[in-house]
Amino acid sequence: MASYNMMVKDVIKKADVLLEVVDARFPEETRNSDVERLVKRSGKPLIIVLNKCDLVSKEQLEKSKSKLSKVAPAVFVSVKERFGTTILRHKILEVADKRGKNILVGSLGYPNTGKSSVINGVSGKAKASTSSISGHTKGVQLVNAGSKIMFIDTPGVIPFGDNDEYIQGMLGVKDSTHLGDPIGVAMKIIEKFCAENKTGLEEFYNVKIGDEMSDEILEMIGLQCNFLKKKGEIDEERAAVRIINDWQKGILLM
Ligand SMILES: Nc1nc2c(ncn2[C@@H]2O[C@H](COP(=O)(O)OP(=O)(O)OP(=O)(O)O)[C@@H](O)[C@H]2O)c(=O)[nH]1
Ligand SMILES: [Mg+2]
Repeated sequence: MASYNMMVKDVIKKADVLLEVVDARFPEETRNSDVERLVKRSGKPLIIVLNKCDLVSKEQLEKSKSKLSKVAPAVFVSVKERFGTTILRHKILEVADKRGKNILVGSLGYPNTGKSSVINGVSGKAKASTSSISGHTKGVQLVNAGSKIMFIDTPGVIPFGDNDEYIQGMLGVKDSTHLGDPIGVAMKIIEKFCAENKTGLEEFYNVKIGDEMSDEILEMIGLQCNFLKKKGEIDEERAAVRIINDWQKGILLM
């Protein structure tokens, strides 16, 4: 915790511009108020980068944009689909306002949100190492992105609270085999879909959702997938694992 704070403070101190990289599928949950407060206090410009936009509907993105633009300029990026990285480069140059001088850009955020990928996207080259396994970037690294922009890539070391297993599941920080309560995490994913894109969930699992609670929806999905135990009971755990895996693989889309 102490080293995390020191790293974040040090990056903020050195950088001219800070990026907070969040997962576009759930920007509110992957924003970090401590990081935002420290950047605000430093008086340095912050850009919120909503990465993995390819996994979210246009409507969802518009909703997030109107919310986030009250906090800081928000830029939508999909490194996978090579979308938004040029806009981000321009935004960095605009907010840094350093005309012709070198710009140091700190990239902060939770593990696996795509901090290193975003840096590569803006650089146009795979200079920062990335991985689907979270916790990949180990120490702070400098990456030259050309045109006077230099990035500081950081490990996603924002500490998780005791109740953040849901966020860890959603971010893919822990896969379904490492989650203590996969059913709880799957129910949270179901709740989020019911609030924001019920049809997406219905179509993906071929179920019709009325006013059922999330545990009942989990059972419906288990039944539809034919996940049954020996005595014919629905195997909720197997259904939960399936939902978490589909979400983490990016095939169940918000
Ligand atoms: N679908 C999709 N996946 C992406 C995108 N950007 C990154 N990813 C994937 O997300 C995973 C994590 O990417 P990284 O760039 O290593 O993330 P990071 O935030 O640097 O991770 P740590 O260094 O572990 O904190 C990789 O499997 C990437 O391929 C994107 O725009 N869309
Ligand atoms: Mg990284």
